[in-house]
Amino acid sequence: MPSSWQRQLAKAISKIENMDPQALSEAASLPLDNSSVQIIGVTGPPGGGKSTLCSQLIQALAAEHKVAALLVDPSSPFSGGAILGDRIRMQALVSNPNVYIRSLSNRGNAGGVGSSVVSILREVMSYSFDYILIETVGAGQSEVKIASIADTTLVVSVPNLGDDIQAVKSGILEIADIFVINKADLPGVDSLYTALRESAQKQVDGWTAPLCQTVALEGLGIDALLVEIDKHWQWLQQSGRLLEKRKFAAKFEIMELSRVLLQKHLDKVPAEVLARNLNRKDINLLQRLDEVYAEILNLFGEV
Ligand SMILES: Nc1nc2c(ncn2[C@@H]2O[C@H](COP(=O)(O)OP(=O)(O)OP(=O)(O)O)[C@@H](O)[C@H]2O)c(=O)[nH]1
Ligand SMILES: [Mg+2]
Repeated sequence: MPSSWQRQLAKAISKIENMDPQALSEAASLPLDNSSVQIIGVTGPPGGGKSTLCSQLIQALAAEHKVAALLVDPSSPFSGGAILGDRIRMQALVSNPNVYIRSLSNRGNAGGVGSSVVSILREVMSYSFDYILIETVGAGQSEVKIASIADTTLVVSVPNLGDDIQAVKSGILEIADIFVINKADLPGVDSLYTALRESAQKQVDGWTAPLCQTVALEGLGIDALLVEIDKHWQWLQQSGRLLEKRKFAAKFEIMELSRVLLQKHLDKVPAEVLARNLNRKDINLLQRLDEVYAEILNLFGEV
C-alpha cells in the first residue's frame, strides 16, 4: 500500500504529465537549485540492463537514503520481454519506505524524456529525496536530453550489441559523465572497453569520465560505480558546475514547455484555417507570435 505522501506525489506528477497549467505553474515555484539531492540519469540501448542497474543502485542507496526513481516507459519493441522483468524487480523495492518508483510516459518523445520532466523533478525534489534516478532508453537523438536535466549522466553500453562503433559515432558518448559497461559477464567486453576508452579519457571542463564495468544482474561492480557517482557529485559541487547544470535544466524546461504549450493551442486550429491565415498580410501571424513571445520575455525584466 502506498502511503499518503506517495499518493499525493503520484497525483501531482500525473497532473504535471497531463500538462495541467495550474499544476505546471505550482511546480514552477518549487526550487530546482536544491544541492542536497543528486539527479542521476541512466541511459543506454534498449535492453542494456538499465532497469536492472537502477534496481541495484536504488537498493544500495536506499539502505541509508531516500531515493526516487523515474522510469520513462520504454516504447521500444526490442525490449518487450524485459519490461515485465523490470517491474518484478522494481516491485520488490516498492515496499521500501525509503523508495519511490514511478513510470513516466514519453509522450511521443521516443525513448526520451517528456517535456514536463523538469517540472516533475521540481515536484519530486520538494519531497526531500537524497537521490533521484531517471532511466531513459537511448534509442535516438532524444536521449541526449537527459544530459540537460541530470547532474550525473550514466551512459550504459553492452558488449556484442554490434554497436560499439555506432555508439562512438552517435554523439551519445559525449553526454557521459560516467561510462558503464554492463553485462560485463558476456564476451566482447575487451573490444567495447577499447572502443570506449578514447572517449572516456577526454577531459571536459575538468572532469574525466570514468569507465566502470558492472554485471547488474548479479550486483557486481555496483559499489565501485557508486564511488564514481559520489566523486562526480563532489566535483560538481566544488567546481560550481552543479548550479550551472540546474540553471541549464530550468532553461530546458522553459524551452520545452513553451514549445508544447504553443503546439497545444495550434493543434486545436483546423489545418485549413491555419493555412489560410498563415499568409494573410493583415494578420502577420508569425510576426505577432514573435511579438507575443518577446513581450512575455520582457516581463522577465532581463531581456
Ligand atoms: N547477462 C547479463 N544480463 C543482464 C545484466 N543486466 C541485465 N541483464 C538482462 O538484460 C535484460 C534487460 O534488462 P533490463 O534491466 O530490463 O534492461 P533495460 O535497459 O532497462 O531495458 P529497457 O528499459 O526495456 O530498454 C534482462 O533480461 C536482464 O536480466 C547483466 O549484467 N548480465
Ligand atoms: Mg528499463
